[in-house]
Amino acid sequence: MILVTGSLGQIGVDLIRELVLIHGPKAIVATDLREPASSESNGVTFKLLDVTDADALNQLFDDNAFDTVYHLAGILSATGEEDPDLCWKVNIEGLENVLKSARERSIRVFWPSSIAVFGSSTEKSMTRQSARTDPYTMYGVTKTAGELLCRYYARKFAVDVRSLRFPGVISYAAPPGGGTTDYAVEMFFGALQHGSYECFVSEDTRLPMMYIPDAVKSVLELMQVDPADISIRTSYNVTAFSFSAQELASAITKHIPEFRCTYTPDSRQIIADSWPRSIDDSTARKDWGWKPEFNLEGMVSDMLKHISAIRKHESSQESL
Ligand code: NAD
Ligand code: AKB
Repeated sequence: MILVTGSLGQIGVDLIRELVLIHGPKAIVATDLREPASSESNGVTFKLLDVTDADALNQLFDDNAFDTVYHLAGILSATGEEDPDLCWKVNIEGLENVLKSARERSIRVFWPSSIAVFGSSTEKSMTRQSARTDPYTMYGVTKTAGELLCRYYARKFAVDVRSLRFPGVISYAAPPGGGTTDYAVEMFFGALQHGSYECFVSEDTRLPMMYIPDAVKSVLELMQVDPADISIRTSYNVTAFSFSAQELASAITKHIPEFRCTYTPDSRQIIADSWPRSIDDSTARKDWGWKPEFNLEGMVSDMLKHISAIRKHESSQESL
């Protein structure tokens, strides 16, 4: 049995869809803070679960013979800066609760870290696996501490916990949940809905990113690797491509010539400026053969195709 926490979030929705295709809906228990809409259910069992509630989490583990947990519940960088106490509580106490439950029952755990572990004193270009961590946000602090907690549980208690340092993830099925890289998703919806978008980072802001099919692929591939081949028990650097906000706008303009993007940086600019511009993921490539499929152009046409189909479907439903 598989448990997914934070299942209604940006990554959870797409991961569950793939897990259902592989294992079938009966093998999956999805959890989050709110009930799913009928369109979000995917036929899996759903339970309300606050991951900071250790008793409720333990009860869920007692009631189900889980062998794998995808622990996605979390507070992202921009929301985390608005409420750093909540960010610590959910990201660290939630992770510790999951690791403790997994340790008592020999369960494998996947937990995502982030490029937010890096900061202003970290090398900005082709940031290496072993580069200095120097988080600027509380979110980054929790990811750095979380990585060390994972490695501690792996070494001390032999918990098979695996992790990826995700860059900004771009997707269309579920809206992003309060991160700094959300502009890269919002820009597509702005372009298709209004023909314009006011971007909250400057045009020359360059960050590493990944399209959701590659993000899901990276998680599933990592979880298949022989434990002996996993040399990194903090978290693996992974990336697909890097672009500036203006380069993304230009790539969208090739498909929607009337699209206009303006730039009004807000408090998220300083967070974006603290992160690497590009990532060296050669350790993941060497250890378990990581290789993304989508480049910038491929991602942009696929995103526009899917969002257009969703909009068409929504307007046909409205006219019924
Ligand atoms: P999201 O905000 O879209 O989803 C997170 C989910 O967690 C939400 O559905 C939310 O309701 C749930 N949640 C929040 N607090 C909870 C609690 N106390 N108990 C249970 N559920 C709770 O985030 P996402 O983009 O899907 O990210 C999932 C994980 O991946 C997070 O750990 C995030 O830090 C990490 N990550 C995401 C990205 C990205 O670009 N999306 C990049 C790097 C790392
Ligand atoms: C965020 O912007 O907070 C996330 C991340 C890169 O971790 N997308």
